[in-house]
Amino acid sequence: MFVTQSKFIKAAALAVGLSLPALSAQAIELRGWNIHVEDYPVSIAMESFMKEVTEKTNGEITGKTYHNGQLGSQPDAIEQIRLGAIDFGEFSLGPMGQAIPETNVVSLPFIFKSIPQMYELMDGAAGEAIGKGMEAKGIVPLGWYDAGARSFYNSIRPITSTEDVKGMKVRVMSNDLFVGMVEAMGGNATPMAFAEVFQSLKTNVIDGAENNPPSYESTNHYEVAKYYSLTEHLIIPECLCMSKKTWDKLTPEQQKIVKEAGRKSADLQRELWAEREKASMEKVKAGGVEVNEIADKAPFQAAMAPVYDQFLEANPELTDLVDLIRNAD
Ligand code: BDP
Repeated sequence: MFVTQSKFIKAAALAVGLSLPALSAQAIELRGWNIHVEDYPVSIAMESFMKEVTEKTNGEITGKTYHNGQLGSQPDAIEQIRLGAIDFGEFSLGPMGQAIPETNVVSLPFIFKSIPQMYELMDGAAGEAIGKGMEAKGIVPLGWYDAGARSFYNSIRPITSTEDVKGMKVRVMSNDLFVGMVEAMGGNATPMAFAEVFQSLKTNVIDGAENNPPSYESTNHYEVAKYYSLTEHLIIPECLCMSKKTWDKLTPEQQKIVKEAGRKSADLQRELWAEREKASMEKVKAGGVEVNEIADKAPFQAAMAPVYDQFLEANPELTDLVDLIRNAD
């Protein structure tokens, strides 16, 4: 975060077409991390968040979002935001689990029953408990974004049963839970940065990976891994967040504006997400991808029992939170 003298407020305010604010406040310039391409729902929502914050603070707070992972990989960026080297960012709760155990609860396979149920729980008690865990580790959640459901894709064969995963080299996000998830089906899990997946698929360093349709499409993974199997094993919410270090430097009035803008941007992101999901599915199908439904997901769910057992054994204090989600209607 850069705090500059008030004369710079003038330039900032003019840049967004605002009339000048009272010149007593200091100008704050924020740096934002994003892994996605510029036309991705997350990216558009982040731009709208920053625009709103600048407008509502009359140019006191400006910021720039660096898309496409320009500021580094996701696990690194999570460390950076905790340290305050990055001011805000949009993260999957998946890779946060290594540092923030509460977030791991939503990385348990099949824990949510549907996207609407995920929204309801994240906008309520579960989101509150997870958010508290994040704040304690230096990350303030501003809004829960949608990332749909993740499914497996690969270059060998359609996955119709857990047997099909046996022996497959599958890239996962950086989190031991996902390694356990793939191993529970007999696959070989390889944690790897998002940016490296395309090349690794292309050169057969890995056979497959797993992601939601928009990420499968926007990264062109679908061009090199043509089987997309709708296992929908993970519904992992994402989060627009601010570094606690940055947050603590804001006035209560600015914090209120930032929170409200975060919440509003989540509404926009969720709408854009639904549209993009459809468009991505159409695009990958038109690109020759073979998409298959899973007739019976029960064996996949049953295979995940050891993942839950190990997790609860290592984190008994999170049992209530796990139960809150898995027992919800
Ligand atoms: C995408 C998430 C992004 C992750 C990526 C991944 O939006 O945050 O980095 O998956 O698989 O769906 O690494």
